[in-house]
Amino acid sequence: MTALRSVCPFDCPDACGLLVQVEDGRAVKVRGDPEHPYSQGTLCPKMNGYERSVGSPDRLLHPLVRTGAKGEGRFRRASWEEAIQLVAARWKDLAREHGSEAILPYSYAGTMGVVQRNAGHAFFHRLGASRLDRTICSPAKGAGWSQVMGATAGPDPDEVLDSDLVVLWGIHAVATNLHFVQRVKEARRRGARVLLVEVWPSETAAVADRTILVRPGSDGALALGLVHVLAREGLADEAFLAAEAVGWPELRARALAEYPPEAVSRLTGLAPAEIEELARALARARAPFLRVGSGLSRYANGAMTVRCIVSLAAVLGAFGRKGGGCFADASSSQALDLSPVTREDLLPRPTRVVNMNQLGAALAELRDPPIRSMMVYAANPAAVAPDQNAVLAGLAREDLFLVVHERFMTDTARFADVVLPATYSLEHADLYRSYGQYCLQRAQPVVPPPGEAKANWEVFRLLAAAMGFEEPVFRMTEDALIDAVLERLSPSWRAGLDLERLAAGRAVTLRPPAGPRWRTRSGKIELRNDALAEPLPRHLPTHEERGLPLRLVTAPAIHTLNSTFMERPELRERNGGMSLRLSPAEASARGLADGAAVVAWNGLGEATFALRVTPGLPDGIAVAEGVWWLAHAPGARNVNALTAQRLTDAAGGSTFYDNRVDVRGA
Ligand SMILES: Nc1nc2c(c(=O)[nH]1)N[C@H]1C(S)=C(S)[C@@H](COP(=O)(O)OP(=O)(O)OC[C@H]3O[C@@H](n4cnc5c(=O)[nH]c(N)nc54)[C@H](O)[C@@H]3O)O[C@H]1N2
Ligand SMILES: Nc1nc2c(c(=O)[nH]1)N[C@H]1C(S)=C(S)[C@@H](COP(=O)(O)OP(=O)(O)OC[C@H]3O[C@@H](n4cnc5c(=O)[nH]c(N)nc54)[C@H](O)[C@@H]3O)O[C@H]1N2
Ligand code: SF4
Ligand SMILES: [Mo]
Repeated sequence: MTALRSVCPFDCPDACGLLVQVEDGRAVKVRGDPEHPYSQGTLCPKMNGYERSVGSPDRLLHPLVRTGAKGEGRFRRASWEEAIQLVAARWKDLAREHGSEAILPYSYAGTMGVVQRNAGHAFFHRLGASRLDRTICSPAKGAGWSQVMGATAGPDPDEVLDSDLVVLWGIHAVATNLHFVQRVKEARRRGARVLLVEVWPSETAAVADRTILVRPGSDGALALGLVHVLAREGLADEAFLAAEAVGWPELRARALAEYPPEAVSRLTGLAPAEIEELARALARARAPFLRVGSGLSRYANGAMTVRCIVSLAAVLGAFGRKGGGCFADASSSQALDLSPVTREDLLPRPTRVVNMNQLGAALAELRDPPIRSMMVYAANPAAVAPDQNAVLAGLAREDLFLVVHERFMTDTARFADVVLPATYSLEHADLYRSYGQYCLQRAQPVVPPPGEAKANWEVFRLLAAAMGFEEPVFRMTEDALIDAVLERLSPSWRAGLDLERLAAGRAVTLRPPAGPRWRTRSGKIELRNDALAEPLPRHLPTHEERGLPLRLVTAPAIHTLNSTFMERPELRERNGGMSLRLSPAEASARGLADGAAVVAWNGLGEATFALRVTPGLPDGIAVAEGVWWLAHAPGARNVNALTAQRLTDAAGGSTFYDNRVDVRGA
């Protein structure tokens, strides 16, 4: 029996190191790797049992070709040769008749490995297909950060160990960033206070000394209200601001004029005294550390909200102090040049770009040419994309040729014309970086794939051959691509990196390069940014200021990750089934009892949930945790039947949290 090293491939900031016990070519037990610099031997409840996902009896093992009606899920087995030839022939016809832009790739973060995740890019660029703007997660958060900080790298998350006041701001860290929580707990043992800013008391409240509940989408106003109090009471870090920032006098004037506690109280629902007290606590702290989640960026004002919070961190001088700062994302993407994989140079001309948050509209409305074929890999849009009714209507189109590369018969795969079986991370090679810490790790396959499952890169090599694409890239192996990416590690990031350790499959830690401290146009933190239509931060309205009575909060579930892990019955059970939380007052106002089947509805659609009456939940919100497969939903839809295709104020991001509903008995 041997234990082999690997990496957790999922869309999670932790990117934990794994030790896989292999017996007779099967992964029998997956544990945390105690030698991993960041995760240090522990895993989350989802990955404790990864071998059950990998060894699931429900895995797709062979290519399938549709025999039933669209979406019915009836298929016959086919050979890889037949399936690939069928797809290539269809795409050649479509390209000839309608132009290649009639074909749309759709992929996201089923795996975070840089080769498999981006495996279709070179192929679809070469084909001249429509391009996908991959905006479903949190591009608005990135935009808000860079509007103030430019390309400045995020701090090392371990800074938090030296903080004396940690603010978990719009992050359900117990579900989504467990190894950061371990550090927060350590900071607390060393005497730090921990605050959580949320819209409901999630389980993350258990690691905080205090939870501050705000109205959905109002955090930008809160941040500016705090700036007001800091300015009014002389608590801003004037020395830091004078030396390191531009625009403080203007931001100060705006905050003083427009964001007094009384006005901010009306927007956030916090009492003026609470806002004042919070500002003073932040100012008293030696090293405040703000950890900004993504939830608050998924609103019409998402980028601006993050910009306001990052600006607050600067006003506190947090960036200048050991243990202080503001962490939104790790910046390790700056270290890697993925062009050997993504190959934008193969694009014959700048083709049309489709925002993935508007997939439903794209499938219904695009012309010249309409989308006539889509290939989905490492994503499950039928479950995770907003406006599910529009997405499902698009997938059901008779004239849409749908190819899905998957490990399971997902809600998306059911609609496919051709289904191709995919590998799990333990069965293919890749290189992993993280968006929550700075480890880089290379993984080799540790077990063979079951049945005829193939990795993304292999599938696109086969498709390229069948299409007659002759560029050498389509003959490269995954390992050669990883080598090409590593060869391009920028010299400043490469310095001091133990490349032998990396080659041996162990994690190494990237160190952001020394250089200018603030990588902005002005060379300073930009509280005022003249390149923007709004040179100064202000609070923007959300999409859903008015309308139906309940704001819908679609929070992450602890035991699953988006729609991933839903294949495991024990994890679905630990999530408590597909449920909707209401406060006791909201439930009784509607005559609804705990456990009842309820329908949440709005102008986009409706979805059935089991009601969880939750004491302590604020009135005026409904909380749905997790993105459920339709197969496990109590009704015909999941929460995304209630979310809109509208975008954020910058970067075309999703607005999953910016919706309203009402609830009735089923
Ligand atoms: N267990 C688990 N882990 C996951 C995921 C999962 O689904 N499950 N998803 C993964 C992915 S893809 C991502 S992007 C990350 C996301 O990780 P996070 O950033 O933690 O998660 P979000 O889903 O963005 O939402 C976090 C919290 O924001 C709160 N929130 C919503 N609106 C507001 C608001 O206006 N103000 C404030 N202050 N809070 C608000 C929500 O109630 C929610 O609890 O997690 C990853 N990890
Ligand atoms: N209502 C609501 N909707 C949300 C969210 C929310 O908070 N609320 N969160 C949003 C966010 S933050 C995100 S990032 C998106 C996530 O959207 P997706 O990235 O689409 O996420 P998953 O649901 O995890 O689906 C990934 C699929 O990829 C498959 N897969 C995994 N690895 C591989 C591989 O190597 N090859 C292939 N071919 N397939 C593979 C898995 O089996 C799985 O079915 O969802 C979004 N949707
Ligand atoms: S999902 Fe996140 S916390 Fe869990 S093992 Fe993977 S990287 Fe670690
Ligand atoms: Mo995400």
